[in-house]
Amino acid sequence: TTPAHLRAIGDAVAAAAPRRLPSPKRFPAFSGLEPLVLRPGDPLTMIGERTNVAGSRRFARLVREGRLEEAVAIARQQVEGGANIIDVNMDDALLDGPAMMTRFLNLMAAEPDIARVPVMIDSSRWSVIEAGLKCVQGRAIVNSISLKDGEESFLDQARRIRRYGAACVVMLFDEEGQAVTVEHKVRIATRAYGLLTERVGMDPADIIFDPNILTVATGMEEHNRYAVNYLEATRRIKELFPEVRVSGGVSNISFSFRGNEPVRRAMHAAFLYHAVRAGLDMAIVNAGQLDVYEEIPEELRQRVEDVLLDRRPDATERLIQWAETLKGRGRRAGPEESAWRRAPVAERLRHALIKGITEHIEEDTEEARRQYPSALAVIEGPLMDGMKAVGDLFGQGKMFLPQVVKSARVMKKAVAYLMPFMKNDPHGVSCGPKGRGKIVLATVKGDVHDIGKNIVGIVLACNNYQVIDLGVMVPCETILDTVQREEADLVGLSGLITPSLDQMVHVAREMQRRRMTTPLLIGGATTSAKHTAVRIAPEYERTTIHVPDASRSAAVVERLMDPLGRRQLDEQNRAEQARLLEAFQRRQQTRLIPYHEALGRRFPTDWHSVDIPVPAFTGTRVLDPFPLEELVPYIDWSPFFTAWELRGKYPKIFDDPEVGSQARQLFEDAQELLEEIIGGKLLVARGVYGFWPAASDGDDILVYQDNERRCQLARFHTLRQQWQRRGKEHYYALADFIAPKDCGRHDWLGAFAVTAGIGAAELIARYEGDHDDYRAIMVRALADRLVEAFAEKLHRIARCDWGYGRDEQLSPEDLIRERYRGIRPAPGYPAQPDHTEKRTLFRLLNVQRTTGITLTDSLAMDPPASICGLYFAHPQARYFSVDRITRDQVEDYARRKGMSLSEAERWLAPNLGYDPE
Ligand code: B12
Repeated sequence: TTPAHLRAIGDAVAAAAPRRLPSPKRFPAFSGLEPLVLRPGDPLTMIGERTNVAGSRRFARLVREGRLEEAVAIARQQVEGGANIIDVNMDDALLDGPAMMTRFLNLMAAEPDIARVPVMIDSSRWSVIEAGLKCVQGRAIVNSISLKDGEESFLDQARRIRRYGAACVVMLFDEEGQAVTVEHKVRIATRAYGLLTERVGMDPADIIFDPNILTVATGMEEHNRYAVNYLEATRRIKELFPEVRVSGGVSNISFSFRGNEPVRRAMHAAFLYHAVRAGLDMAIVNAGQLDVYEEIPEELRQRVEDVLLDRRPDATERLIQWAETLKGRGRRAGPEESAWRRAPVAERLRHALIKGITEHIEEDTEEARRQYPSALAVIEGPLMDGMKAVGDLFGQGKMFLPQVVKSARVMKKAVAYLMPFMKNDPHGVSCGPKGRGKIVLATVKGDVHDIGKNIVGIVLACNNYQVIDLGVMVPCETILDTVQREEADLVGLSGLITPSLDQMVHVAREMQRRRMTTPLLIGGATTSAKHTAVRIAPEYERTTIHVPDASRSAAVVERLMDPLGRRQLDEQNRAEQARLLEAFQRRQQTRLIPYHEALGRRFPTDWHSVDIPVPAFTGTRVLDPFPLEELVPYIDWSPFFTAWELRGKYPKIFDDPEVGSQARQLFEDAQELLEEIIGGKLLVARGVYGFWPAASDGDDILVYQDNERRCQLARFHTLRQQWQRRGKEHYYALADFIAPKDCGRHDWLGAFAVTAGIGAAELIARYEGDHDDYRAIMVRALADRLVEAFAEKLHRIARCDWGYGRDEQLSPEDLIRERYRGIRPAPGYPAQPDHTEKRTLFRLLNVQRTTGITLTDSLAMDPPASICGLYFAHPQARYFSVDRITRDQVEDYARRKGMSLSEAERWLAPNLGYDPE
């Protein structure tokens, strides 16, 4: 093939037209080891939903514990259950998402019976999606992208997806939010379609639209047409773009009937029936739980369809009436429910423990006492056997935390009943099984939070450890004296706020000084594996382990109680801590810009033109008491479930195949207690807030009594970011959001303190006295929810006082998501990590006198369910994280505060980007 030869061929064919490539109609095609081609007329494609850490507690637990082989088995079950595609989601704050996605997909790829189906890589983080795309074999689907953040990032992500050869789900969101009306849905789909096909060059067969299945029958009229809108939008989208596919998460439709499975299943079956007719191609469903449309009882089907198709104004009420009849029927105790009462007493005790039933516990315990040689024998026999079963089931992920706490309540009641019979028994006083070991637990000095510690105590007690709980605000000496006197096997410390970390370091140092050998466990919301490795473990040469949650505590303690297990765990722990320490030191060296440079790159505002609203009053207002019932609509329930270690967002969590029924039960119990609390005024909420003329002075904020700004009342100190973030040119401090004193404009600052915990200690003591840990923990969790709701509600009131909030049209959900102007940062939160600012705030608002909230030495607020913070109205005010800072800033800050450098370094310890001397 010399050039001459090629030229001759070219000349020979010059007159012939090139062959036109045939363009066969392409159907959507994805693949694992085997292709999945979606042809017209194919049945609904089912997407398996259980390999999702956000949706399946069991899967999440297995992944977190590194039991990936078992996690892969869940994928297998889905495929066996009929899933055509597997959705994999690793969005969990505790996981290294990209690494875990890669490992899991690689493991799945080694199992041909699973790997044959395509994977849907599901994440809200691009880094996780990309990690998945890099290693997945076959042709995957990305779930999802949207126009929420505008066209640029949408196009960028779509291009990259295309480069990886994958398809994608497009959620119908845009810059205005989630599409609810047919027009909005179709408008976004049209826009996305245009962008994807014209600007990205994506094949329409690779586009899957998700037009948002939203909950109907909520009682709000504007939700009545949600199902109809979805169906209509699906129809229109398929008409406009016949080559694309439409998908959706079906269970959303029926959230308002959580707790009533028959109605929910009927709604799913009926909705799917209509949606498939409208053009739905694929759905995220629980495949094993799909009912057949034709088999829904006629009357129920009619009522369900009246709701779904919005056929009559009273449709919701009529379905609720029907649902009530089903619920009532379901609740009557069936014969199998009472059969356990006929079993021998040991079995009855076991059943009561596992099911958390207190109803017959005293009579059964008495019967056992008569049968067994001594009261102690009842505890160490059937009761401990029952608790062992509870511990095992919890360890295997077959029982959830609220159930375990209920089991503990049964155990405590039984033990309390037996106590008077054990007066002469030397073991009697220990009130718990001497069992597998003795553990001392305490919340450290200066801190008042105990919900997490109490949960850990219960879990350990359920695993047959004897727990000596010293309570809250416990000085180091008391903790260590108790450990030595009781010859405890382990000691566990808990803390919620950063000053407690310092106390923990102190305890570790003291343990070393006393030459103790007891392993030290560290836990609580503010603690971390990193902090434990960097600051606490180096102080104590024996085992020092961070335990992130209650579920993990039982496994860790079990290993520590066994000599071999302890040695192995200690080795692993030391290796991990060495790695963390090294990573920390490396990170310390990453660049922080000098403080003076950060000051020069503060967040700029055009103070001549910016809108500065004037508050309706200056000075303070007290709300005492604030009606609890007005707080209920503002409650964000999702963290309530987190506190009980049930993962998932409210109300979606009720539909979770694994934790759904537990979540429902817990929620019902919470509603019952909340009603009691509100009706009986058992908790009292109090708050104080105010506004003052203010001006920024460098990184400080001056607060004045008078509009002329002559009489200065207080000076708040703020900290400035110094860490470099790619693409970000400004370095924020809260002072940036207040007009400088010499700019010619007047500005204002607001502040608040709220509590919903007045009366909580008494109520908790009452329940604890009644051996009812379940309700005692529930009171704490509810008080926390109420105070958060109070902070949200009061912020709304403050925005109205400030004027700019008066026209807000926000639902409680919008409030929870903070879709409003202005911020309310709290001392201790990332934008102002210094807790000592609370002292200024308390003085300014006279918090102690007006609300009864007090500050401990470590600046924790008592009652625990309390929040305080500042209000900023600047239209661009936002939350940020100060993170690490350099010595030059700390020196300047200490000088401004009139503190010694070492004291400032002590309060700011977690934020120091250097080693203090
Ligand atoms: C809910 C919450 C609150 C609630 C209730 C807190 C409470 N009673 O526990 C309210 C609204 C009252 C609140 C207030 C404040 N909060 Co807050 N809050 C949280 C949040 C979101 C969750 C904490 C929680 O309750 N988790 C549920 C419980 C059950 O978990 P837990 O306590 O962590 O316990 C589990 C594990 O840690 C472990 N564990 C706990 N103890 C032990 C002990 C041992 C031995 C072991 C083995 C395990 C273990 O097991 C438990 C069960 O699984 C965290 C952020 C976060 N995601 O962690 C911030 C957080 C803890 N809060 C914070 C702050 C700053 C505050 C305030 C100071 C703000 C303010 N200025 O008003 C106040 C302080 C209140 C006070 N009284 O002093 C900071 C603390 C860090 C810091 N810089 O100090 C955090 C980390 C938020 C943040 N990112 O900045 N808060």
